[in-house]
Amino acid sequence: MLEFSRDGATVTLILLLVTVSATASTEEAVFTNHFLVQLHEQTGDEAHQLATEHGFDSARKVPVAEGLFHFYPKDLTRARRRRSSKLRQRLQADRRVKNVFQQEGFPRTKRGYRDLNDIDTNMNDPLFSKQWYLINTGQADGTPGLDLNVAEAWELGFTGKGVTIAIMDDGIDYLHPDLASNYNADASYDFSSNDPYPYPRYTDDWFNSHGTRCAGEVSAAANNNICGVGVAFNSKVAGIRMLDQPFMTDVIEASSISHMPQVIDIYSASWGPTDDGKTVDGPRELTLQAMADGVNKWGFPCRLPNRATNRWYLLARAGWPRGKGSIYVWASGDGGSFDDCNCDGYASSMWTISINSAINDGRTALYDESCSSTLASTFSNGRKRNPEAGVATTDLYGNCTLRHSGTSAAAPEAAGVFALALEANPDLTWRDMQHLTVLTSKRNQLHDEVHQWRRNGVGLEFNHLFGYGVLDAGGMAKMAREWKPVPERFHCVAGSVQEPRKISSDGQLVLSISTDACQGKDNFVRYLEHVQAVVTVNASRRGDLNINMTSPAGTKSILLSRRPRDDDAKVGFDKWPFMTTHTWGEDPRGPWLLEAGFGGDAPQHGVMMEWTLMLHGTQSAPYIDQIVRDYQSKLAMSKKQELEEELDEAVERSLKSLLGKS
Ligand SMILES: *[C@@H]1O[C@H](CO)[C@@H](O)[C@H](O)[C@H]1NC(C)=O
Ligand SMILES: *[C@@H]1O[C@H](CO)[C@@H](O)[C@H](O)[C@H]1NC(C)=O
Ligand SMILES: CC(=O)N[C@H]1CO[C@H](CO)[C@@H](O)[C@@H]1O
Ligand SMILES: [Ca+2]
Ligand SMILES: [Ca+2]
Repeated sequence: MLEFSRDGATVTLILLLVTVSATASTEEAVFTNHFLVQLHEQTGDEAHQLATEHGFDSARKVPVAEGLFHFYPKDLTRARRRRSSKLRQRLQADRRVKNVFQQEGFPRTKRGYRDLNDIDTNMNDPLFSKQWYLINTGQADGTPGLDLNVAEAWELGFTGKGVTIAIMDDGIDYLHPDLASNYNADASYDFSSNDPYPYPRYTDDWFNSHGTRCAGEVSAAANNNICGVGVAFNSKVAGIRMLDQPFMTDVIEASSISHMPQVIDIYSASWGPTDDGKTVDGPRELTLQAMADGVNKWGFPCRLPNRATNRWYLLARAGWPRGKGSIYVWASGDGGSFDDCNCDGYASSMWTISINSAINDGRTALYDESCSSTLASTFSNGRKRNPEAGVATTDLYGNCTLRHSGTSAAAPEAAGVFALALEANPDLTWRDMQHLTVLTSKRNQLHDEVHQWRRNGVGLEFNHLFGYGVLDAGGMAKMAREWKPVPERFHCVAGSVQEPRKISSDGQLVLSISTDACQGKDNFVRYLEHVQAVVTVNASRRGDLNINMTSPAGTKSILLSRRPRDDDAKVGFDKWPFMTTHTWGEDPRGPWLLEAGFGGDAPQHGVMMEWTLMLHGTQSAPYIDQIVRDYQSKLAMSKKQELEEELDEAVERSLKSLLGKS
């Protein structure tokens, strides 16, 4: 084991380590006819002109860095499979151009799409009583009380007013009578066909119903006799159409998650790398940058005049110099027990809140993936054949459905709950939202047949599949109302083991890092938020590898479980940041253990090249400090009151004496 250097722990280093771009492990590279072009000049007119000169349809500014433009082709439905070096060279030779990158194409699949048989017949009556995930009275053989507890948040008066949620998906039927009144057209965009109208593309099998169903869960209007009711039924929903083209590209993802952060508070994503149990993939360079900007730069409430109404209104969470951060909600994945969501770089990012799902009797859904980066859970369709055990919501062309499903259905429910919390306290940052989630989510009657519920070193109860439990909208809104922003976040590289070590089926590898968590330095981390284990390892069969990590407080996180379908023997994991939320709140000082071994029947071997332990969290106790602050402010209040009373008495006395004298 190598002693780590304690002084290299700068933020730059952390960013470098955390933002290693992921590359797909299996498929051959595919190239699209989309180009990312960096210009010397910044103007959109110039970019448009240049794009058309070179045969593109037009260019769109990419807000991630200065002078960046997306040059998109006229025919959006065709994919090109080869690098087109001529076009690239021609563009590069233009003196107005600084840099040219042809966009690689890769697959991103929506989670939980089911085929035509699942689409329900048209409903005539409101579906509210069938939305067991809102209020569970035991409908469809469910467990009464197992729901999002939205009723309590609604009773407190929180319904999502003033909050905008973007659904990044295959479009939204914004003409739907249950969505139209809550649709935010200004914040919507279509990145699949480069126009402001993210209407879903028609197909006979209604394949593009995903986004519309997700939108209804968040923002379907209440009391209008149509379909059901959204979790945050007075919120606004924006459509970001970005899944409906032959291949995904980095520039489309990055543009989507950085679209109008000054208006959009919460971004909901129910898609990701293919859940085939053998993919290891995540956000690429631009998307990582956009996410980092999203949480770090954007979003603090600032008031700007609204020219249309000539009134001052709250411009969401965007601003300068320090934002509250865009909130990214991610479906943890539909790969079932064959997959591990820590191999999905979107779900396992610290900057996303990754949400898993339970069914209406509290069990896991069969497609649920488990991993240590999931923060909490909401609900999805039941395992039973009961046609009403699915998620009721809006559907394409003005219809309703009872059968929305997958962790797809779970992420928008969470986005809705977060909207209620944001209405209760618009100052919440992306980290406050995660703390609130950890503190108020409930075990309720959730039941995982594989993994036990355990308590971490500070007593927080968690489960490897459900995270900290099911979201509690009422509990969250109440706590949000009183919430003080968490203290500043610090990053510490706790240590790194970089000597190659053999792993084999004969015996597991155990490594340890003893750390003082940068104590005595500016970046000391005393109370943990996220922990990352950046690992480089190869194996004769990657899918048989499993890795656990145990904190000084004794909390074991399963960083990687066996993925029986993953037969990669070449790539392994290259500086892959496995993440755990299970040690939240713990004191990281002391020995950390990493155990790696092989499961499965055939003998395997591999080499662990690197384990770097990264700690993220605060120096002061987020909640204890808050309690102390509350106490002090109460004390100050009562002191002030005493003083005022004394003053009143003194005034009275002197008045009396004055009057007495005269
Ligand atoms: C893993 O990497 C080591 C060191 O580069 C190499 O010797 C070994 O053959 C690799 N093993 C596999 C299974 O790829
Ligand atoms: C990791 O933990 C799991 C679950 O407790 C266990 O089955 C597995 O054998 C452990 N793997 C290693 C390498 O310790
Ligand atoms: C499958 C289904 O329910 N389709 C209906 C959707 O809505 C249209 C128009 O309201 C009906 O004509 C379809 O029958
Ligand atoms: Ca309705
Ligand atoms: Ca997955």
